[in-house]
Amino acid sequence: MVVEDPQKSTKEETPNPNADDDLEEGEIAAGGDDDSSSKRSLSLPNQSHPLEHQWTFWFDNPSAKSKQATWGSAMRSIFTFATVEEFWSVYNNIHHPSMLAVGADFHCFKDKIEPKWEDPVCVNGGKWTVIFPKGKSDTSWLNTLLAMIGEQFDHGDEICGAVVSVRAKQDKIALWTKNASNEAAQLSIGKQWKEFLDYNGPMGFIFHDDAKKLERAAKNRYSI
Ligand code: MGP
Repeated sequence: MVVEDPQKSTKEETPNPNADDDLEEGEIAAGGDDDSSSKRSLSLPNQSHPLEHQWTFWFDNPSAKSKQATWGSAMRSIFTFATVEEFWSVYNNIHHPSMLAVGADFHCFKDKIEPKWEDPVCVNGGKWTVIFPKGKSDTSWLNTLLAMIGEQFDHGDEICGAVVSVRAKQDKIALWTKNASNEAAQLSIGKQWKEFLDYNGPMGFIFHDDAKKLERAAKNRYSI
C-alpha cells in the first residue's frame, strides 16, 4: 500500500480509482479556459483507507524522564490511528524529530504493543538501529513510518514498531522486531529498511535480551 498524503496529492499524481474524468462530489474544479485545465480538479478525501494494522504513537518526555525512578514511567501513548487519513492528520500536526527536545523518544508501534523490552510481543525481540547526524533524521523517520504502516516489508509480521531518539550529539532510529533469533527475517528486514531509507552505512541488530543483561555493553548480533 502506498500511504500518500491526500493533502499533497494532485489528481494527476494519484488517480482515484473511484473517480472518472468528470467532477464528482467532493472535488473542486480549477479555473481555466482550455479543456485540460477545466478538467483539472483537487480531490478531497471523501473516503478513508484502512491500514492493515492500527498503530499508536508514544512519547517519552525528556524532562519527566530525568526525574523518574523507573525507566519508561513517563512514556505516554498519544494517538492511535487506523487509516491513511488519520495517520497524515496526526503526522502533519506534530513536531518532527528535528524539532523535539534532546532526550525525547518518539515511538510508533502496532497497537497493543508497548515500546518496552518487557512487552510480551517484544520480549524475545531485538532492534536494528541507524544513527544520523543531529537534526537529520526527519526524512528517514517519515520513510520508516510509511514503510511500516504501508506494509512494505516482506516480514512485516515481525515488526513491532519504530522509535526515533533525539540525543545531544545525534539522532537514532531503531526498528523493533519480535523474534530476534530468526536471523533470516531480521536480515531481510534490515536490508529492506536500508533500501527504503536509501542508506548505505553500517547497521547493527541488538537482541533485547543482551541489552537487558549487558546494558550499553550489548554487542550487535547481526550487522549489514
Ligand atoms: P536506550 O534508551 O535504548 O539507549 O536505553 P540510549 O538511547 O543509547 O540511551 P540514553 O541514555 O541516551 O537514552 C538506555 C537505558 O534505558 C537502558 O540501558 C536501560 O537501562 C533503559 N531502557 C531502555 N529501554 C528501551 C528499556 C526497556 O524497554 N525496558 C527497561 N526496563 N529499560 C529500558
